[in-house]
Amino acid sequence: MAEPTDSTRAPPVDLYIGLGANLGDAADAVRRAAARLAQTPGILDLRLSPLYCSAPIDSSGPDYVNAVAHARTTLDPQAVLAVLQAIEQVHGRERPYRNAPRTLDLDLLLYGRRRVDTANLTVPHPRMHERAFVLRPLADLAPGLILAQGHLEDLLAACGDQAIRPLDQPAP
Ligand code: PH2
Ligand code: MG
Ligand code: MG
Repeated sequence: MAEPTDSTRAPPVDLYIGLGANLGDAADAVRRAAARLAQTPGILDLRLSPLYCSAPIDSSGPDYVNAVAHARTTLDPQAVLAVLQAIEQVHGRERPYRNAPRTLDLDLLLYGRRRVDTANLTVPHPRMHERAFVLRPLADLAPGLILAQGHLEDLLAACGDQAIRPLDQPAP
């Protein structure tokens, strides 16, 4: 007899999420968002990278705090997006204009090797390969990762003009 098709029985997929904030207690928002994600059904074995600080890129306001989380998931990409948006809402996210300063931004960076191109979601994240605030914490979690644009460490080296420092390290 044929097995029923049940997406919850599919093997978990490697999921990478970018976390960022530059309003309020940004580090606390990033850590609490990661804790909420880790408690979400269908998001398994979450690991959070160290936190980093960097100046806004194509954005404004105070310096950002950024991190990346890795998890395994049985959720489909749209369900992951819904979870991320719900957590952003809990943190009072407002969207007055594109790239406005924010209390919390959660971006679906990678969903296994899947490509998603729909009106509300593009995966892999279209700008992640050129942003040190994504690549630096990603390199902590997944050294040697190969993206469509090249090796993670090479892409990070190409972002050498984007200053980024660990959160616990004071600005020079
Ligand atoms: N996010 C943006 C735009 N610019 N700059 C930094 N440093 N960190 C971010 O998370 C960030 C940004 C859009 O989401
Ligand atoms: Mg973003
Ligand atoms: Mg976003």
